[in-house]
Amino acid sequence: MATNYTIQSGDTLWGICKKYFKLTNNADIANKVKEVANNNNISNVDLIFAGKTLELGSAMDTVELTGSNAPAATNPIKPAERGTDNVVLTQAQKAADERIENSKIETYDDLNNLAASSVNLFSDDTKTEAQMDEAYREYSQRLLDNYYDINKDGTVTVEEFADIERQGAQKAGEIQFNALGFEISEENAVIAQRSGNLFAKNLDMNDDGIISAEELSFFNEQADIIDGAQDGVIKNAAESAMFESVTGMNANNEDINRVVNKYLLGQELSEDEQKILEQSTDIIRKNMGKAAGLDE
Ligand SMILES: [Ca+2]
Ligand SMILES: [Ca+2]
Ligand SMILES: [Ca+2]
Repeated sequence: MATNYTIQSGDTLWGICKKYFKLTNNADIANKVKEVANNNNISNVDLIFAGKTLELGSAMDTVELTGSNAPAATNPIKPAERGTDNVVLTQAQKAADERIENSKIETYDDLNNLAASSVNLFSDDTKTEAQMDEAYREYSQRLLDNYYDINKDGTVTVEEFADIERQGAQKAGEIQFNALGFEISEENAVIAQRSGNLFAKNLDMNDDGIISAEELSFFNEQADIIDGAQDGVIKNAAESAMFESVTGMNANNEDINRVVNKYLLGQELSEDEQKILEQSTDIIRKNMGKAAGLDE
C-alpha cells in the first residue's frame, strides 16, 4: 500500500524516514533517505519544500515488526530489545544500541544529554575477566556493525571510522555554534575532519587499515577503567578523555600535545613540528598496543 506524505515546515528527509519507517540505525535511515529521494526525483536531500507531497511507498512491513495484535501505545517493543534478527540481546549489545541512540544529536539538549550519558555493559553474571572481555568485545562489535560500518560490508575501514567521528564532531560543533548564536566557522569543519582522522588512524594499532573489534575493545576497556572503576559503566566523559589520549590532544607527551592541538586548529606547523606529528601516531599506537598486549 503506497502512502503519501505532505512535507511540513521544518521537516527533513532524514527525520521523515526515521519516523515513518521506524528506523533506529543511521545506515538504515540513510538508505531509506536515498530510496525516497530517488522515488521522488529529489536531487538534493537537504532541500525539500513544505507543502510538497512525498510518495513514501509502503511502510507496512516495518509496522508489522512491532506486532499487529498489540496496540503500539500500550505494548511497545523497543528497538534495542527487538534486535535485528529477533535474537535476545546481551546487556553489552543493548548498551551499544543505547550508545548509538545517545549519539543522535539534533539539539543543544541532546548534546548535553550525550555528555552526561553513560552505558552499562555488564550484567549480573559478568564476573570473571573472560566475561568482562566478552562484554567489551560484544559492545564494540555491535558499535562497529551498527554505527561505524557505513557501507555494511562487515568491516570498518579507518576511513569509515574517521568519517563517522568527523560527522559527530562537526554536528556537535554546529549545535554549539548555533546555541551561542554564531555563524558556523570553517574552522569547525577542519577540527572535526582532522580529529576524526587522527583518532581513527591512531586507533588502528596494527596499521592494517581496519578498525577491529579488538582495537575498539581496547578503547572501551580503557574508558571503563579511566573513571576509577572497571565496573562496565562507561561514562561519556571517560570516552572523551580516551579520545583525547588516542588523538594525542592529551597524550602523555608534552610535544605531541602541543603539536597535535596546533594541527587540529589548522595552524601551520614547522618542519620539526611536522615530524613530531608524523611520529606521534607510531608512539601512540605503540603505547596503546603495549597496554592492550597487541604488539607481540
Ligand atoms: Ca565497511
Ligand atoms: Ca587494525
Ligand atoms: Ca567505569
